[in-house]
Amino acid sequence: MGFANEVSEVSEKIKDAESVTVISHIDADGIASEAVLRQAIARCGIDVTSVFVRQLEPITMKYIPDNSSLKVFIDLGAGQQNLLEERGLRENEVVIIDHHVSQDVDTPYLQVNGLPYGYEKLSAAGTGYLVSKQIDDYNTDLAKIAVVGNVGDMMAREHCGLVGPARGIVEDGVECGNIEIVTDDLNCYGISTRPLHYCLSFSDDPFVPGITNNPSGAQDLIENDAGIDLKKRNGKWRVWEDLSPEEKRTLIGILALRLHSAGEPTKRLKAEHYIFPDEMKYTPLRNASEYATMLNACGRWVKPKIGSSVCCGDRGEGYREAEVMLRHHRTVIREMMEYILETGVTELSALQYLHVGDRFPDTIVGIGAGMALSKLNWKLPIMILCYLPDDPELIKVSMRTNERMVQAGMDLQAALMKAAEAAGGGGGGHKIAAGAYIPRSAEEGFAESVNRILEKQSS
Ligand SMILES: [Mn+2]
Repeated sequence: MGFANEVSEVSEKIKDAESVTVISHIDADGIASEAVLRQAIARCGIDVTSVFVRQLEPITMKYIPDNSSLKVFIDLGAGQQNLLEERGLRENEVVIIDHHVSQDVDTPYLQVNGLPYGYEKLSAAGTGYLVSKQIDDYNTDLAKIAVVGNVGDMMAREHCGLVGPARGIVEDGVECGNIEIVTDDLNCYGISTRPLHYCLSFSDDPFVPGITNNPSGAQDLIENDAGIDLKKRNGKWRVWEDLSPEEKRTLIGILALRLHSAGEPTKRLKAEHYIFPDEMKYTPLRNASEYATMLNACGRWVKPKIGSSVCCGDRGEGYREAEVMLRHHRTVIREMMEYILETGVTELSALQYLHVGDRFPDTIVGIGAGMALSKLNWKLPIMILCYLPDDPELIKVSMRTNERMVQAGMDLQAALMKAAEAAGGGGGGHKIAAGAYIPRSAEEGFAESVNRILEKQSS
């Protein structure tokens, strides 16, 4: 049928609806997806309500209302179409906007999904934006939030910037005036809020010897090697975004030399950043990746609707609540990372793992795992197991690796899904990051079974 046809069929179906229920996922991409779509639908004068779920599974299907509204599943649904069938949802009641692998079922639900067309770097929010733009090309102001979703789902990571249709969305935002592209910038996180030396020391892609994980090393490089002031005249820390183009070039040049002399490749040193000039400086809303973290924080504390209202312009009470969640989010992730490093992981031949029990909310375990990995042996993917507060029968498993290992052929999604299914559970995700739920009875020997699958991937 072709991707553009899918986009236009889905947009027609939505425009014809009397009322719509948007069912979305509680991560940054899911929240951004919902915010984009809900605004586009409301602008047509159609009644729209939203439901967020942690994931689509038999137990969460009850949150989908039993009414005559068109059910628009976004950032989920493609891989759970059997659940929609089991629920008795008919073909004409459902639309799926997704970027996950689709499941074959008897009911031919209408779906738009870039994956079969090779658009691997287009998230659900990006896809939802294309549908919204098709609904009305006035909706290009929503490109900004779609970019947050794309970046939040790591779509910019592999190529150090968005590509393909997702890059086209950035350009819509530039034309609309609420996105600025900064090309050839440093591949780092926290450009609008982190003091410069922390920004550099937290960056681990690429890992720069003496700088990554070393704030005082970074401070020394900035002040002494580059001769750049860390503070502004008013005594406040400068952030990456404050630097002049010359200062940026100087720092990137010195970092490149450091990498070069350590025999490390420099090709991932530069990346593209997406700045939002309509947002206040020094706030997490100022660039796409920090904005995405704020949305993730809202999701992790199970308040996705607050994130969504921020996306729709709330800079009052909702925004303040999101700020609190963001701070809390960062604190708990740091505590979890420290716990992993202090407790130590068990190393197998092809992975390293740790069971954190019920010490941390299951919703942040994956992120904490990713951060800990940057301080561990990066060649071995990390697996964290934890208990679920609301389900004593299950264990959550989160795995993370890095871009380098993915390029070397590692696929966590395939490995974890296979092992989880054999253990009577289920899993999904991406090559670089995957998660699964398995029965508690299958806990013993699970890490070993994933290890065996990963061993085969690398042989
Ligand atoms: Mn997504």
